[in-house]
Amino acid sequence: MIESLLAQLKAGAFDSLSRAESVTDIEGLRVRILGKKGELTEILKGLASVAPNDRPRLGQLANQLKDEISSVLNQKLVLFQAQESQNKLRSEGVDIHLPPIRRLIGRRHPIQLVLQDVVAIFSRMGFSVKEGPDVETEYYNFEALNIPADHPAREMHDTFYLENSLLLRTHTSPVQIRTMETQSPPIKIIVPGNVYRCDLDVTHSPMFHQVEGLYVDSTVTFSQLKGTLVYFLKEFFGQSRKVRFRPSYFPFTEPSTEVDVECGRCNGEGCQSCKQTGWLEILGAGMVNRKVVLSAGYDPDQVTGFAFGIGIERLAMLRYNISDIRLLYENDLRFLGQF
Ligand code: 2NL
Repeated sequence: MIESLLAQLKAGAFDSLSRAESVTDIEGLRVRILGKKGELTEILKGLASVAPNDRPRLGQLANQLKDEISSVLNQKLVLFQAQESQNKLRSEGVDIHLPPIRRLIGRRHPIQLVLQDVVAIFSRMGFSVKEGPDVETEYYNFEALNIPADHPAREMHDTFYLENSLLLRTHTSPVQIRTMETQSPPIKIIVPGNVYRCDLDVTHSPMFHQVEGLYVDSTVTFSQLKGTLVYFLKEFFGQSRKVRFRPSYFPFTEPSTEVDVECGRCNGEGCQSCKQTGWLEILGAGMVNRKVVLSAGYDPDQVTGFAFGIGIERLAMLRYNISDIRLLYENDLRFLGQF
């Protein structure tokens, strides 16, 4: 009776083992067959009612079967464990063929590159850097600079007015006025900063960058102004670039001049960039107007000076051949990555 039950169990067990496919299947079978309430354990309970003479033989038979099943279970367990760990490693592994995540490295904005160059050149000539507030009064932005209330530069379409007759400075000149008010000559400064004008097209932005310069002392001359600006322009654009001075007008300087450099695109031949003139207007300058010297608190008979103003965007657009000023403010990394 027990013998045939064991034979049946063996056949069933080996059939199930041959169809097992995973570690979970094997563990399930171990519990089903050899577990505390397993099939073999149940058969062994029947040994108690077997004739004492038959017990050792049947017991031995049951133990042999148990060892046999156990050994196949263990073999298959090791096999499936290896297979499953292989699959796991394969599916969880790092794919070294994937391209790496690109690290974007920051770099200086073209406006800052140009500004640094300009500051470096004037520093070599003994100018020091001064800065001041973007929000100014009408007095420092206009009156002290000989721009009276009815001057076109003060009209609403040029200036951003704020509350309490404050405004956004339209040039950095207020910083020079404030410096002259608090310091005695000689003063030799350059003033970089943001300036604001209500203007917007491919070459104008409502906020842009300017560097102004001021040199005041007892006998500053126009030839010193010329020498300073020619040195700057040749350092910035290259020694072979031609430079010319044209007479001009600014309320805050007298006499006044505008300075052109030879067009780098056509080498002075005349092209679309320079409107067929062969020249590009680059800065404005002049001898500080006596009225401005007086507002600053000096005696115009004792103190003279020169001043100049340069647009940084214009320098950057010429140096890097940028046709639309808006590219400088959009912060498109494909654009900024080129400098
Ligand atoms: C231009 C012209 C200029 C000045 C700025 C200045 C400042 C003081 C006194 C006198 Cl405190 N002048 N600045 C002088 C001449 C020209 O800028 O076209 N800038 C882009």
